Amino acid sequence: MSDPRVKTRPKTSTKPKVQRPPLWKVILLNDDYTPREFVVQVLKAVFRMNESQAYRVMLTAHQKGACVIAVYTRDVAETKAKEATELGRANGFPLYFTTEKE
Ligand code: TYC
Repeated sequence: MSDPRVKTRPKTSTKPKVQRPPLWKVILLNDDYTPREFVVQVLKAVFRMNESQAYRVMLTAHQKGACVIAVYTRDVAETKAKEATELGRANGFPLYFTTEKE
């Protein structure tokens, strides 16, 4: 039992509880139909990659089946994946980008 004569101070911790938002991966999936050059163009346009970055990502997806492109907050990841997938669709290609929580 605690001694009532001993005064304890209330806890006054002011440590801020700041939480980072969870990040979401955007993943590029390979397919047999979309031209390599088109994939590179989409990566440059939507994900702000330069030619060599975009080429490397495209080739990794081509060889391994999928490639993580970048991580963003959920909203940004979903918007970019949708926009990039839509660019393929608008040009008649089955190019597909998906998202996944990190
Ligand atoms: N596999 C496609 C081809 O041979 C190119 C491609 C690469 C398509 C990566 C999609 O995510 C992709 N034309």
